[in-house]
Amino acid sequence: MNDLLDIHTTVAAALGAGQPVVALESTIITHGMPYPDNLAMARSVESLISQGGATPALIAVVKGRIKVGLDDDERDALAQTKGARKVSRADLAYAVSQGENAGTTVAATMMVAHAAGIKVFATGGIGGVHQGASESFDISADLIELGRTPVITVAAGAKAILDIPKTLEVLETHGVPVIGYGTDALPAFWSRWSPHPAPLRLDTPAQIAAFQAARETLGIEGGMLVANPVPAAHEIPHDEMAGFIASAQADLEREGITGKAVTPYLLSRIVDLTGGRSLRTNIALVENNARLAAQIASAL
Ligand code: PSU
Ligand code: MN
Repeated sequence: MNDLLDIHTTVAAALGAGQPVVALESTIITHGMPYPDNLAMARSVESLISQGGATPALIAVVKGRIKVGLDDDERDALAQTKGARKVSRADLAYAVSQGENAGTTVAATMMVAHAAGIKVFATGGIGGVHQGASESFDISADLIELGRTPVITVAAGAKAILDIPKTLEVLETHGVPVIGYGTDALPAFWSRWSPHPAPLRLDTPAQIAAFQAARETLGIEGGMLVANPVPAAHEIPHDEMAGFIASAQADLEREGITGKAVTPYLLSRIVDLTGGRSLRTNIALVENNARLAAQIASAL
């Protein structure tokens, strides 16, 4: 993969000097939030990582080149690109071979981060097992990637639009540790709390670094998921979200939307149903994850 990677000079310098680097995904920019909020979010997340003493590395495909770190111009253009592909493990190479622009999902971003030598990655929420998966078989490739690629992924838990118990089961099957950060309950993206216990709990970046060191010593491959609750000031409580999610899910089924379009549709429908409130929560939780990821990268 390395011949196809354009590692930005700031990222290459940090990696060469053994300094902390945090990878960022780009599907959240191309498909997860509307313009210009997506661009504001990307800029603020990058500066929070820098303030936290780490170097941000936004990963995306630009005209068939895999970028690890974008210039300001490239980032701003990506945020306005219409019709970018959303790529995962199945189609990252397709976008490269066709010279396309693409946002990388959690799965594709982990692959690229690992190829570049980056160990920590911040996002909003991972993909997972969708509601109705027993019929649709819609299970995100993010879960399989977490099982095979050694990148610590910091997210605000699993998106509450998913079937969270089934998501936890698939993660366990693939040997992925799921850590509640400072919490016993698994956070559910917009909400700090869900009725599902977090399988493991840690309270400091140093503890997460020590856990990762033990995994490496034991030769255990694959990633881990750090589930970091959204700050209380920005959360939408679980019971309040449940109604919005049920309406969005009903609309999805009525419109017959399937496949890759499911997550972007549900996120954008929920932004509409909440009058924009869920978007502010989404931005706040990504920023919060970026801060923690910088601390973990430093602790490593
Ligand atoms: N987190 C967000 N917004 C998003 C995503 C994560 O706050 O849009 C994206 C990630 O790129 C994740 C994808 O990999 O949603 C899941 O897509 P799918 O369910 O099709 O695997
Ligand atoms: Mn899917």
